[in-house]
Amino acid sequence: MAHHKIVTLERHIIEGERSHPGATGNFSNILRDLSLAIKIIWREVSKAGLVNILGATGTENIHGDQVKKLDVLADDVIYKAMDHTGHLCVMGSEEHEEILKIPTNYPKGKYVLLYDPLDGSSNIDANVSIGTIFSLYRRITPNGDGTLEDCIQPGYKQIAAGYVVYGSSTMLVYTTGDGVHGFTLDPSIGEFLLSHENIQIPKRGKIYSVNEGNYKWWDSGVKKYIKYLQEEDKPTNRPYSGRYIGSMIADVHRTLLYGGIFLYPGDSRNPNGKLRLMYEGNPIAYIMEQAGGRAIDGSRRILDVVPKKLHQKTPVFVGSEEDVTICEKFLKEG
Ligand code: AHM
Ligand code: MG
Repeated sequence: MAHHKIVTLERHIIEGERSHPGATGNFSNILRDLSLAIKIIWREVSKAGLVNILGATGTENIHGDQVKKLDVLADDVIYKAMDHTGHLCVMGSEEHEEILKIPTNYPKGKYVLLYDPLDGSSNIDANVSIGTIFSLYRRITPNGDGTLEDCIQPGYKQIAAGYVVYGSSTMLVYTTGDGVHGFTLDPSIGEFLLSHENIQIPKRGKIYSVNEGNYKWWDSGVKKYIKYLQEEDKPTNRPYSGRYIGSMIADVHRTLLYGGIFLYPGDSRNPNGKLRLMYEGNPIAYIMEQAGGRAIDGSRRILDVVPKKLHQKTPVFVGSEEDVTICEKFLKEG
């Protein structure tokens, strides 16, 4: 058997940091701590079918969705893995309306972590892939406890973003602005190993991904664009295939690897769609752009949106450069 160089997530992070003069190492520690939390979540997610931890807790989260026990667990695991390290000054979780302060007895650091602990959780009972999403910023306030202001920065200020997809295998995909890199968890050794170096999304794909059940409420631009994708035209691979898992990370991950477009538009009932700018839109946009794709909210780069609220929603059109550009044209023409 040929022996290839084995690059663990930790080695990749450390080597990446070494190439940045002046790096303190704080940052690799943050990602390392986070990867521990992720392995714990992975362990719980993979035995979800075995033990009786499924089912709703009976409460609803602030968006009105049913909260499953695994969401609560994942949320708690990430917070507790990150609260005491001295690197963060504040956190924000999609599961909590308010920012999450660092406990008073721990030191406060320079960074801000935002996360969606378990995205797509309504799919858990059907054993469909779910994900964790994270996003890292430098704080704006000088010191002490981080504030809401530290948490609601525009996406272009992210210094790292990533997601984990708990799928047929578990993968972690992240960027720190030097391309997008994917790691597959080797469960036998509990390590994420580099499996997809420098992921580039194809310039154009042949798959579209959207909840077409919302058709009735879409703007005419979105309707016309989807009809365009369904027309026959051999040179442009149309009609495209439709694929919609309904678990954003799974749909986005496929889009990243195979190309095409994932969209969750605003509509007449929900003008800003369903996905949250700080927890879903921005990290995905950063990753897509770093992989050579595009990410817009319909009229501008998602990363340029200046957020007003921690939980604000945004329409999302992400994927291959050409696909998003064509979509943009349809949206403009209406
Ligand atoms: P969640 O955070 O409650 O899990 O909801 C987010 C999920 C995304 O993963 C997915 O893209 C979207 O909701 C699907 O929504 P819909 O069922 O409206 O198509
Ligand atoms: Mg979620």
